[in-house]
Amino acid sequence: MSISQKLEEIRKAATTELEAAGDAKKLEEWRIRYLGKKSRLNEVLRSLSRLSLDEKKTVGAAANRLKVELEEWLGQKERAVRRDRMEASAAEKGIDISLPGRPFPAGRLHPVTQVYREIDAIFTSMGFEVVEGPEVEWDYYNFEALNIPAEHPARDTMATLWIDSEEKDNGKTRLLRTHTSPMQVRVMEQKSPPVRIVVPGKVYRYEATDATHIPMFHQLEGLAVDKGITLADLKGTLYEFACRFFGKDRRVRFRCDYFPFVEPGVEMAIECAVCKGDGCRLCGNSGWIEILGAGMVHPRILERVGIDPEVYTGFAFGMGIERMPMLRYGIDDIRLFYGSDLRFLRQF
Ligand code: FA5
Repeated sequence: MSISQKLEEIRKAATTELEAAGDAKKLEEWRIRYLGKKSRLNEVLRSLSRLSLDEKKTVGAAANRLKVELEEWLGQKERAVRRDRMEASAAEKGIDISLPGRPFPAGRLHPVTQVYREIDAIFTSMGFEVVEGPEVEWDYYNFEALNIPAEHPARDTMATLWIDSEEKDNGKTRLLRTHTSPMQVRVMEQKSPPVRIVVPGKVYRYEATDATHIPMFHQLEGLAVDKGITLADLKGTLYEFACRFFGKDRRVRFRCDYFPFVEPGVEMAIECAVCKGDGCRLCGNSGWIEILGAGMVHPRILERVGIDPEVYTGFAFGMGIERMPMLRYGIDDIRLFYGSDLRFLRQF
């Protein structure tokens, strides 16, 4: 029998047997018989080496064509068997597989998460590195290392949620951090200048809520320490941030402020988005909303972490993140972010 006749015979037998194979087990047996290593087709392919060059060309091409055909038929049959099985199972269980699927609502990022990722990206593009720190903090880092010892009046501005209530004055007491500034000290303890970091995260204060205050909110701390850093660098960095986040037309205001861990200290405010500076409920009729505290890192803090204040200077700032989307979109109540009202959240 010539090789071409042999191939024809294989094709016929394979077609008839494939027709009859009605389940996955039979299909696998068929695959081994017609496409496996010991199949007759494989034998033909192996025997090609003994043929002349001309024969190899014609017979080889025919054998390979048959192999491709067999693989395609197998694929079609497998899909048909799978479909039949699904239909049979659906009919048995009374399921109508032709019904359209139920829509699955896609989730999305919370507006506050979207905003702090955007703010992180602005500062990263200016050369700042993003780091994170613990929300349960020692009294030492939250207060003492920042020039706020026990009994200091500045503690009253950040009503604290304590974790350990007993020995409140030995610096080893735990609390929920009231700001992200403790990370200034933690980072400077670990890293020598130049330092350029931002720290986004949750902070907690034991405060009554109103349109601009909530007990858990987010801050973003910034810190830059190097030789020759001045207040002009701080103002330039924050102006650049405000232009990129709010647009060039929004007015920005810097005023003196006091924080024990900076000298001098400033606060930055942005023109109110709701009243455009005329005064309204949101801005307490002032036309401005304070978004951050900032200043030059106090020399005593640099000394405490082993950085020579005669050689290095630094600036730091801490902004309230929720206030940013409020000012950008004219949202007049901070509590809306955490009220779980999907009609509000879906707008972002
Ligand atoms: C601080 O927390 C300082 N750590 C900021 C700082 C950092 C000063 C570095 C100097 C150097 P303050 O308590 O003002 O400062 O809070 C900073 C910002 O957090 C405020 O401007 C405001 O935008 C926001 N904020 C404060 N309290 C609340 C609150 N209860 N709810 C929402 N946002 C708040």
